[in-house]
Amino acid sequence: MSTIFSQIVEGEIPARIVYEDETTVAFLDANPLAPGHTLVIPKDEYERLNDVPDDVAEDLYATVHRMVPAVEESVDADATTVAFNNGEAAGQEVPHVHCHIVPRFEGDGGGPIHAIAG
Ligand code: D5M
Repeated sequence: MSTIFSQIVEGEIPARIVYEDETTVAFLDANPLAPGHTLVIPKDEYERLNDVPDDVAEDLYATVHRMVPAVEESVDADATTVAFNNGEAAGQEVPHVHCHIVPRFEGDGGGPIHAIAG
C-alpha cells in the first residue's frame, strides 16, 4: 500500500504541484499553517530521513533550497520555517519523508515553530 504522497507522485490523487523534477516534487500542503505552506518530497518512498540515500538527500535539499525563496516571494513572506517531523514521536503523520516550508510574517505570533502540526 503506497503512501498518500506516492499517490500524488503517481497522479492518482490531486495536489497543487508547484515544482517537479526527476527525483523530487513540491506541492501545497492541504492543511496549511500559513498561505503558501509547501511540502517537498522525494518521489521514491522513504519513511524517514534516516532511510534516504545520499544522492536523494542531495536532490531533496537542492529542491528545498530552490523552493524557499520561491515560496517567500509567492506570498510576500518575511521569512520561512523549514522543518521535518522525522518519526512518529516527532509528530510525523505521513510515513513518506517531507520537508515543510512554512511562510512566516513579522508579528505573526507564531514564534519559532516548535512542532509543525500535521
Ligand atoms: O505532516 C503531514 C502534512 O501533510 C500535513 O501538514 C498535512 C499534509 N497532507 C496530508 N495529506 C495531504 C494531501 N493529500 N495533499 C497535501 N498535503 C497533505 P506531518 O509532518 O506528517 O505531520
